[in-house]
Amino acid sequence: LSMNIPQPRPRPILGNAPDVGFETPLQNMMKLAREFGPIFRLSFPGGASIQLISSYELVADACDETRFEKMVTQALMHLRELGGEGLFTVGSEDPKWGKAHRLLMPAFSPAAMRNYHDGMLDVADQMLTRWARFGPETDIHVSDDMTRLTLDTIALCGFSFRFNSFYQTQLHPFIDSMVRALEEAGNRTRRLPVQTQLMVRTRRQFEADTGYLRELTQQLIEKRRALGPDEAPRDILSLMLEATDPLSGERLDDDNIRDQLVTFLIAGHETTSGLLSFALYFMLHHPEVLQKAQAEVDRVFGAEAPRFEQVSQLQYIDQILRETLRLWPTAPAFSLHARAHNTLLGGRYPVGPDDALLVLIPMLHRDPAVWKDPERFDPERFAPEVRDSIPQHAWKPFGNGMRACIGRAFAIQEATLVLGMILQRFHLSEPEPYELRIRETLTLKPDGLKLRVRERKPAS
Ligand code: MNH
Repeated sequence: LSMNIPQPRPRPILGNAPDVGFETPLQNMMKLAREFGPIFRLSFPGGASIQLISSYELVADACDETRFEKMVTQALMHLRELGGEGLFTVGSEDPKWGKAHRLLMPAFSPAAMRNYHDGMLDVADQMLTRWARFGPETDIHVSDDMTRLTLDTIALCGFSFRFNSFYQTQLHPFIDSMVRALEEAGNRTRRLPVQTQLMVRTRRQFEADTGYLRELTQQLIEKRRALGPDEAPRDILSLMLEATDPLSGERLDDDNIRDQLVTFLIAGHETTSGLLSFALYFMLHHPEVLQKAQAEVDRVFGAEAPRFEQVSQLQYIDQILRETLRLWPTAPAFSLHARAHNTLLGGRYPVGPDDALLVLIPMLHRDPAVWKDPERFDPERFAPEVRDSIPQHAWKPFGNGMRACIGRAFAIQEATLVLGMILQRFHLSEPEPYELRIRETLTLKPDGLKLRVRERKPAS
């Protein structure tokens, strides 16, 4: 690898681990990117190193799938303790990826979203009914409720399972286990294996947590198998159990279905929850945006329960979501590597298959070469008349190419519907001035954001 890639001075043994830290690794890497530029290197205990790229020029080049592809990094290997050999964590050359990708694509096509509308409506309605009962003087903890909502939605639409999170004061134990296990998987990339070996209690907790996630999903599968053919609901789980891969004619085996379930439960809710939370944050802090969105909702939904066809008519809300994902893409990084040795990145940096390239999406989304006044929240950037002038690969919140997010349509459908329903039914305000603090697990969330709601009469 070329010698002229800058690197913050590594410490003995620890390398750059202290620069990345444990609490806010992404925000620390953003700071480093501002200091060290569009490509810089970090090295970690045990000798692994990564190149962080964050300019439009370099990222667009690395998104060329003929020369680069997704890399299953050490970090993703640690995630396998949770997601096993699910879609997210296997390499593209692994037949398990192609098979599951082909088999599951139909469940995530824009047309398939119609099947999830009733489930999405059901869960959103539970949340809003609860909010209405709270009345205007109760603080709503935004991220907690968005997490309840998105977890319940993917489980209900995907597997006809009800977590019933809105009927509990505590978040479901699945969430505790998931958050702890995700955190530990992340921390492991910044430790030497021997350090982890010595942390007996942490290791036991991790095993208990990952074991519980597998057990819960295994039960879901077994319960479903016990149902008769006419009792079983039509959902993503039934597709996984019955469908065959069009290419090989094979089905998914039970272990793999379990891995996909865990993967969808994790990938399918944390990110969308963060997106909804940040979108509410931005609307609370941009009253003119909130007002325009509310006017659109009144025009499209009126006073009725939303129908599936109406959701895609919320154009301005879609712009808000895109702009929210520009400033705070809730899955903030993805990894690539060159397919061949001596591939020139950006025409200057020779890289090979062993060199991990980490795309820092929030920095890409702030590249002044593409975005005017990048720190400003402005949904007009994505207005239909101007959207086409945004260059390809300048906006990558859902990753790249064939390994891009399979759940994109699902996430946007859900987030649009829910924001629409919130605005239809409530005036929003903040109980106290809030300054954005971002909490990092593997994903990003506005930490401690609170909301108050007062019922309004929607336009009829
Ligand atoms: Mn999602 C891959 C972001 C919602 C399931 N997702 C990705 C990637 C990004 C991403 C980025 C690429 C990761 C990589 O290259 O390593 N995902 C998001 C965001 C949201 C989101 C920002 C919401 C907002 N994702 C969802 C939902 C689901 C889902 C909802 C499921 C219902 N995502 C996946 C899966 C993959 C993925 C599965 C892996 C796809 C593959 O590699 O084939």
